[in-house]
Amino acid sequence: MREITICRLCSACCPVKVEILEGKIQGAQRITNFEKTITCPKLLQAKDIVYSKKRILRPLLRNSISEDFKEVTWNEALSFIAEKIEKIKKDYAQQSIALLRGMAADWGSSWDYSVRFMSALGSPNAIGNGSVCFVAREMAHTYTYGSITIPQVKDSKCIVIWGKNDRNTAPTMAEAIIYAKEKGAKIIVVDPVKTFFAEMADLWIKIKPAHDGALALGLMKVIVDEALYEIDFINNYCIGFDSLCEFLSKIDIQEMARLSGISVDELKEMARLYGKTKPACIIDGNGIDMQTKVFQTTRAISILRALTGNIDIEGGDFIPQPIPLKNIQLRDLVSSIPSVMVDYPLFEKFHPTWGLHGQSCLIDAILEEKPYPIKMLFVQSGNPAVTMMDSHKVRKALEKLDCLVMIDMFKNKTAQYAHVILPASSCFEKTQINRAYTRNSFIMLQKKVIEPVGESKGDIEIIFELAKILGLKDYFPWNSVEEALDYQLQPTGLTIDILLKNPKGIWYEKPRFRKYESEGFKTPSKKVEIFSERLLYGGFDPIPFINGFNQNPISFSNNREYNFIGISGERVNCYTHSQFRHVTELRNIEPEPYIDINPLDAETLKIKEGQMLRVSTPKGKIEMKARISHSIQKGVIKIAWGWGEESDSWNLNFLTDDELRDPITCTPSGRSFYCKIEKLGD
Ligand SMILES: Nc1nc2c(c(=O)[nH]1)N[C@H]1C(S)=C(S)[C@@H](COP(=O)(O)OP(=O)(O)OC[C@H]3O[C@@H](n4cnc5c(=O)[nH]c(N)nc54)[C@H](O)[C@@H]3O)O[C@H]1N2
Ligand SMILES: Nc1nc2c(c(=O)[nH]1)N[C@H]1C(S)=C(S)[C@@H](COP(=O)(O)OP(=O)(O)OC[C@H]3O[C@@H](n4cnc5c(=O)[nH]c(N)nc54)[C@H](O)[C@@H]3O)O[C@H]1N2
Ligand code: SF4
Ligand SMILES: [Mo]
Repeated sequence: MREITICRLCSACCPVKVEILEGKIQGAQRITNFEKTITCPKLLQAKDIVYSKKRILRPLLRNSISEDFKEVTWNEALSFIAEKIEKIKKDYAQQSIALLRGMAADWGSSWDYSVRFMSALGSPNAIGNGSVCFVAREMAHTYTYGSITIPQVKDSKCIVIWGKNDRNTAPTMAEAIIYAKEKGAKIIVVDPVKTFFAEMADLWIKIKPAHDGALALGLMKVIVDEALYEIDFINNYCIGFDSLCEFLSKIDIQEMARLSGISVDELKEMARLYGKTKPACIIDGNGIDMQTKVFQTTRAISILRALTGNIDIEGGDFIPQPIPLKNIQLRDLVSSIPSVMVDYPLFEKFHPTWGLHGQSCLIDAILEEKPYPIKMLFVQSGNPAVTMMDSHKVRKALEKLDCLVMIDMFKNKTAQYAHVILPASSCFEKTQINRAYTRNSFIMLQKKVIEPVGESKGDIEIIFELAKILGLKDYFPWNSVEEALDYQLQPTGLTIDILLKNPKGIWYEKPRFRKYESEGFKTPSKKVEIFSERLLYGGFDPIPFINGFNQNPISFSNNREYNFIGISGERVNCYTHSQFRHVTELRNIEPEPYIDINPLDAETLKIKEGQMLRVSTPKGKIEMKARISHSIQKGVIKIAWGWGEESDSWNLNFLTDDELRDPITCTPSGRSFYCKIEKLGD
């Protein structure tokens, strides 16, 4: 039997066909509309992932982290959690209980129910990891033109790939880029690394890590100086162009090129190619996230889209048409209680359903007990002991908790600090509505295609169970997940039944371009806000970098001993963050992690291929083998990402810093940091 669903083994959310025999997954394949397709190695191993011997099949419990876990019944585990919650509420307050979400279980319905649960419990502290993933970037788009844009790659004539590597992270987008390239589209890649797309690009901008803001300013300057802008769009639909021009008149193009690590000629070439080729789109990615200037850098890139009139046009950057689900998060119940994100008010209040994403603030609150102590934490679909910046600090915080409850499929590194683990079902074992499919008008259901493995339960069902044992059933009146999802779908006129009958998805609404002509933009002024009064009143630059591009965006820049820039390696297509190293077929593809180093640096330091290196920063050290590679620029090393799950000596986040942060989105410098290299043995 073949079933269609959505894969969530990573956040690309591909539609897939799953082969099922006698209720068990045999194999799976991506569904794609393109002729040249990309195979996903993770999906090919879906069977091994789902039926892995390492899956947690029953709840696990221990009274203290020095004991071993014991398998218990759901009732025992839930009763233990309920008792702990009552104790924390009595000894502290309900807001001393928090929930931290990783990326795996989806930001759609499962997140909505987790936030609702925390609201019902009386705590505002349901925290996601969007300060380092794309919520910080999404906020900057939104502050500029009301929403994040979706690049219309297939119909574009010029595609800028800025800090993104879709070949490994988003195969559907990668297929669209290849299709457009074959139809003649120009490709510009902005990346410190020579990626798959940089190899085939018309122009590769070898950016100095974390200096993308300077590049964006330089591009604006050339576009304005050479009148490559769309004056009608600017006059009718933007505010702040005159202030921008005045600011740019003081910008030194040489300085912007120097900061970006490229020549003035390269900068001009990019501005001209992007400014003159119509329509053009910009794909921005995680290379910009995790920078300490992510917000203003993304604002600057967003303004480039507006200056060139590429917004909401065919082949440009589309303003999505969200599907109007009911907001069920009940955050009004806790609006009078300050959250741990009090120091980042704009980010805290940015969106009604994205929720709170200041994960660094949560760690601070645990350690410093400000604005109040955090004593109990739920970690759902995340591995913070490995994936959050400054692992030593994060682990100290996890250790300090009175109770840590994990909701996961596997006993990851974070489990070392857990008291209870509730076994979660994989993406193929549960039905949910994905955010990737409600943020724009095409909706498809992630449908349960096999029964839950062992005694595992889907994330939404686990929340229902927790609510029940805590006496919060009134807030969760539904008899099944499907019934709850139908409630969320009410404003759309759709139901789970309709979606099940249309497994390949439904167009809720056809795409409409140039919506701004009749509707304006979803900003306070209804225009593209090149100048943002909201930012000005919040105490921030109303035009990106108008008060200077001063502070070095990379951590540990003030210590000359740390003379290389280390960057987190791009994601590889066989793993998701810290996941799947235990899957034999995937491990065969990429058996161990490497530090990529430029041949010139290797020669100077007399480093041989395969030589063991120690990399250190003021935060810690790691050890990996060297791989000499032309794809990496001089003075920079690329360190493989996600291997901390396998060994502490491979944990990249022992090197990263959580102190230097974006002042608006509390984003730490996780992408890049100054570091020192030493050779170990021969
Ligand atoms: N230095 C540095 N740090 C980074 C990054 C980087 O590039 N460099 N990347 C950052 C980014 S963008 C992200 S998104 C984060 C990722 O951070 P995490 O989300 O913590 O990363 P994962 O390793 O994917 O951990 C996901 C966990 O969820 C579990 N899981 C999988 N599916 C499900 C499910 O359906 N339900 C439940 N309950 N659990 C499930 C997996 O077993 C795994 O333990 O890391 C960030 N940290
Ligand atoms: N296979 C796989 N797919 C995934 C994931 C996974 O773990 N594995 N994770 C999912 C998640 S949560 C996310 S957030 C996405 C991320 O997807 P992408 O945005 O594609 O993320 P990366 O591959 O980490 O980084 C993109 C590029 O940024 C570059 N880069 C690094 N530093 C800089 C910089 O300072 N400036 C610029 N301009 N570029 C820089 C890197 O060299 C890399 O080529 O992928 C999702 N898909
Ligand atoms: S890229 Fe692979 S793992 Fe990620 S969603 Fe698509 S099929 Fe699944
Ligand atoms: Mo992410």
